[in-house]
Amino acid sequence: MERQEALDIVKKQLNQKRYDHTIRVTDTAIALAKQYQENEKSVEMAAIFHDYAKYRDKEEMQRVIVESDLPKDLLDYHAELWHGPVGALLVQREVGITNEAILSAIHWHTTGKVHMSKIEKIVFLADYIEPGRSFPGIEEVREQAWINLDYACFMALQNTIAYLVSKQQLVYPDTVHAYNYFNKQLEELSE
Ligand code: DGI
Ligand code: FE
Ligand code: FE
Repeated sequence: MERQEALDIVKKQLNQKRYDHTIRVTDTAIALAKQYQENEKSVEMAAIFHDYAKYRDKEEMQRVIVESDLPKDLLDYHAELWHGPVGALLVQREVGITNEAILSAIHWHTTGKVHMSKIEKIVFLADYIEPGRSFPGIEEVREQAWINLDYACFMALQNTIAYLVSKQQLVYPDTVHAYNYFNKQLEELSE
């Protein structure tokens, strides 16, 4: 699928603000793909569709989770997490995307997970550092993104978990597992 066709499809699912975010995530993700020698076309598609399900009704997303093979524990956590896994399923169903690497990057873009693939890391990080974002500590992550992909993902996870904890919110287990995974991996490298 060509970029423009994909953008036209996703635009119908989003408002202007989220569409503009999607373009910035896509441009950032392609730049990261160049930096880390990942397939640019796959990264582009995953980034374009990463927030495909962002504005589906909570009830519809809940139904998709209940009726599919998606993990049911999602329902015990923040509904903000659902658009990743549900989005991966719906782009397969409604857009016909079958590439597992792309679908997985969409699925895990919010929470992260252990053993993330390069495309998963790139989409996860591009979503976090795109130029429209302003989180505390983001400048260091932006810098690190071009130096060490794993360390940048680790920092993004660290910031997100710290933010959720400060708000006394739940943290989805895979986000914690991802944090521990990168922590251990970086530790091993520095030994
Ligand atoms: O969809 P976006 O707004 O572009 O970004 P996203 O897919 O990363 O979703 C963002 C929100 O999800 C993020 O601001 C924090 C919230 N959130 C709630 N619970 C969790 C969580 N994020 C992670 N990583 N883990 C959680 O358990
Ligand atoms: Fe998202
Ligand atoms: Fe996003």
